Amino acid sequence: MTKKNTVYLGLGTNSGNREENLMRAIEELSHALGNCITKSRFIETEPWGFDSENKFLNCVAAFETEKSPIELLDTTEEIERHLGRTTKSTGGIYHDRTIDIDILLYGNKIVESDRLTIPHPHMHKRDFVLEPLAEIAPHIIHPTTGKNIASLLKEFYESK
Ligand code: PH2
Ligand code: MG
Ligand code: MG
Repeated sequence: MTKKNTVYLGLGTNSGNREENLMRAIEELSHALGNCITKSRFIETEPWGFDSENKFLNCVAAFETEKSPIELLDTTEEIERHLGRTTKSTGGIYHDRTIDIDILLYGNKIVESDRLTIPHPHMHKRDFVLEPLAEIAPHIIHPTTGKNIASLLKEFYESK
């Protein structure tokens, strides 16, 4: 039997019907991966790292899947394209987007390859990830820092 892993995905959108974009992404992810175990509330956030008039709607959702990390990345990229994402961030330059799906955590695995870094390298610096993640999974351990999500969020606030 293939092992099921719990994965946490960060979803964001700042163009089009944002609520519908998040709901459709979660629906398509559930079909492709397996059950959505839990999801956070949708929170409105200021664009981080670039200028735009369009605020984001962000959430974090957890799925149980048998897919490997790379298969998971192929799936999230396909769903991004299917939901109308046309631009990819390159060299840290961000754009407005209909949907962005980021792999935050994959069980307690650490992955470092050309295409993929897990845990997501910026997750502990972003309140739009930490806040919804802390809402649904405050006690899970972030495998490279060894700290739980509630402590990472607390450290984030203290560093501001
Ligand atoms: N995603 C980015 C860059 N900036 N800002 C907010 N508020 N929410 C996001 O999801 C987001 C961002 C790159 O993926
Ligand atoms: Mg992102
Ligand atoms: Mg992304």
